Amino acid sequence: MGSAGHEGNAALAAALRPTDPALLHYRSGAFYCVRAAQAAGLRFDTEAQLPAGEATPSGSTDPAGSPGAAASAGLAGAVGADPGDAAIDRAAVGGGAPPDGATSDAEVDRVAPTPAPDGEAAASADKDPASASPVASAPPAVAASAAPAPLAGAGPVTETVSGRDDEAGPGTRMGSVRRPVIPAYAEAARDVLRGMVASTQEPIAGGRHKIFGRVDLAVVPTTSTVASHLPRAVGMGLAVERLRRLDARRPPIRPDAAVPPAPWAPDAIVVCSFGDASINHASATAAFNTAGWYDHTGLRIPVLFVCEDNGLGVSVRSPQGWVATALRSKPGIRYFAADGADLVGAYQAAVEAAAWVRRHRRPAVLHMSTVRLMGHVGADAESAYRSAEELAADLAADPVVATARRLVDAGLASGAELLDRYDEIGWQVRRIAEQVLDEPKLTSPAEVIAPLAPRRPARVARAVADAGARAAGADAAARVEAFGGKPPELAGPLTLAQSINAALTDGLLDHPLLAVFGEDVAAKGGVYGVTKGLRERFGPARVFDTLLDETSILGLGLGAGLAGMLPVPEIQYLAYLHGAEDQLRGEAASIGFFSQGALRNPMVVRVPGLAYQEGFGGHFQNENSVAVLRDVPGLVIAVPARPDDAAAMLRTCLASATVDGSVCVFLEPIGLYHTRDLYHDGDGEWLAGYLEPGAWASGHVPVGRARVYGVGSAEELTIVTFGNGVRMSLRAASRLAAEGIGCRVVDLRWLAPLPVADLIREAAATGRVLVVDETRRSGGVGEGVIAALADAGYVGAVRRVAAVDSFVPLGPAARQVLVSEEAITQGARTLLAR
Ligand SMILES: Cc1ncc(C[n+]2csc(CCOP(=O)(O)OP(=O)(O)O)c2C)c(N)n1
Repeated sequence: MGSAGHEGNAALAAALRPTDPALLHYRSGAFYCVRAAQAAGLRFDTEAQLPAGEATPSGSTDPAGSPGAAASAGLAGAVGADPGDAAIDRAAVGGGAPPDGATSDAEVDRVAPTPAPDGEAAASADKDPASASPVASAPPAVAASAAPAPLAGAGPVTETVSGRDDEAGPGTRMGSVRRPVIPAYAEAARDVLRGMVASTQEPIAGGRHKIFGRVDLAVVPTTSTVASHLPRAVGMGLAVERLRRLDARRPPIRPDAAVPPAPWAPDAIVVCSFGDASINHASATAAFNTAGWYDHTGLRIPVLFVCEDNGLGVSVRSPQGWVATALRSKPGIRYFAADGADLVGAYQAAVEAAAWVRRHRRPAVLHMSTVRLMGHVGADAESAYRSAEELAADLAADPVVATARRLVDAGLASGAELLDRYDEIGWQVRRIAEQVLDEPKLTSPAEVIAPLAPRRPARVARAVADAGARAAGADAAARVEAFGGKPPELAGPLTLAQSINAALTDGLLDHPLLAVFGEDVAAKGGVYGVTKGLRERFGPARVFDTLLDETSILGLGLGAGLAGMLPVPEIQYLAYLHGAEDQLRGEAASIGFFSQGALRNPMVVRVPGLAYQEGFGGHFQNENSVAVLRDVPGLVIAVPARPDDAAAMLRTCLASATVDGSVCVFLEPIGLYHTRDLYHDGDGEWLAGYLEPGAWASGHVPVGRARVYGVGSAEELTIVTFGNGVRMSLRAASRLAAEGIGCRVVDLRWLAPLPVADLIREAAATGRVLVVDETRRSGGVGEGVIAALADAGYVGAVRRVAAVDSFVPLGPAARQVLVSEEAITQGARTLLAR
């Protein structure tokens, strides 16, 4: 996407610290270049230019005596500042609303936060967050004088720089001089151009996408799905604050856990930019709402949203005044405005907004008006939907021309000099483009998917064993206390729900940065009691209720994971995951792919689901579709059927997330949560003891390994199933055994990656496979199982019993569409009769 017209976002970058994590709009070329230059040593004195009362405690004051003067020094190095040009918004330009709609401090303070339910508000109110850790002291205001360290590969690019003696660094003088283009700018341009040609040298995606991202610049790559990065930004803001308060950033979770320490400074703010049309997207409204909701409860979320408003979403106009109206009225989010064509004014507004967020640790939005030059994308013939007058008006508001005009008006350069400079840089960029054209591309499937989902099963197994050793050793006393004096291995046989509860407790004990959150998980302990007692044991900072929005729950997990935490969010029912699924697919699962493994989203999403709840709900509490998850590359899907498997598989998921950064969906069959019996009332065969920690290593269940039950001779038939199907199949197999038909029942346990080796071995053992699939016939798990058999060259008989392609109806009618024991025995007999 072109950045032309959006160059005002350079001012935003200059107003931030290069270590503030940034999730950028796709028109952020200027931001990216400035940040690269900052990181290489070029200084823009943001802390120095705060308006009175906004200086961070340890920030310096403005040596030039006025924000405007400092802003001009910092930004252009030579531009005369006009404080009167401070932020204006589009509506004001258009003659609508008055300029600068930012609410005053007094107004903001009037909506003082109510105490947080978990008591954190009081703590945060007492303590000035910015004073909790030192703010990097601001350097004196100087112009673009720092000599940045040349980056590898920087060519001998030159530019003409204008400077004043008192502001510019050594070697500059009044008027223009020629000197090398700052290498970091050239390298930033090279990064972007490499993305465009899918070069493997591109610094973040390595040829997998053209996106802005670089780990050393704290630029987190975003996807092409507009607004999908906003929920993550909110989660990052929450995590930055939470980690600061937990004071648990160092040492990392475990020295042996290969988890890097939290990557952001404790007083960092998160910046997140997007276009004007994107503010209408459900993901954006979810993020604004979540930031505001938490602010209302008193929790701090230091996020600066930045709306780059060019008035259009491809060809669709934002209605006049809508963006300002919508952004001004977001509860709990302070509004700032800027004119992106006025670099000095935009810089001042961005400095003010960033300082406000950093100081108050609260969310704000900077509404930056821009123009869009040269269409939406290269192939967009915008003359088809925009008038010649409108296009001319945008051209007249080109921020590059406006900046040149300022330089000329201030006597710092002539128009001819600036044109020369423009042309020179253009040629240099063209030269870099030619250099990167022939760089290597990804040439094999293995190369493409290398960073997708690393799996190191031996290390995961070791992590489980180590956790067991700690629980049995150093942490033993704390563990007994956490379990109220009676650890679960001494509590007798447990149900599936109890077993998950105990494993979560052990996880919380072992991982100081593990957090359990979701709707109703804390005070109530979950709809089915699975998280009961966890908040009491571990406190509200680690086990907390969220607002009712699945997109935001996953967004919190995304941000927390990126910040080094181990998030364990709960989506209350499988049916409600579907509305938020993009956060898993597009964001969580893709970040390793698009960052060559440099960034990761460790996460274990607990999802109660599947059908067979006796007497409860209808479709939405009995949703049985996992098709939408099965094709997400790299996603781990665990479905424990029995209590002993549930605990072991949860430990595996936590270890896999910690060691490999895996994104795991832990799908819990609600229908089995409280099941105690298998064959007869009171037999207690669906209960299981909890392994004492010393046995966790030997009881480890690796990702992608099935469990096999032999019934009777186990010679005639292989039943392949999972979840509720395991219990039904075991019951059916027992009836078949009475008829002399021996079955082996294979519990897949993992729907992704499928336990293909176990599957093939068990299928070959009998030559007859009955797939018992409680998900729907179309798109259900059975399709994958049969395809795996075919791919492996299995030539025996196969038959499938699956749910009807229907939503699950209420009450007894559900039996009409779901798989039953009767259908399983019938299917087996038919298969054997062939
Ligand atoms: C969720 C989603 N829907 C549709 C698109 C296709 N699309 C790409 S950019 C765009 C317009 C976005 O407009 P805006 O947010 O104003 O940003 P701008 O391009 O104007 O800077 C659309 C519809 C997309 N990328 N993501």
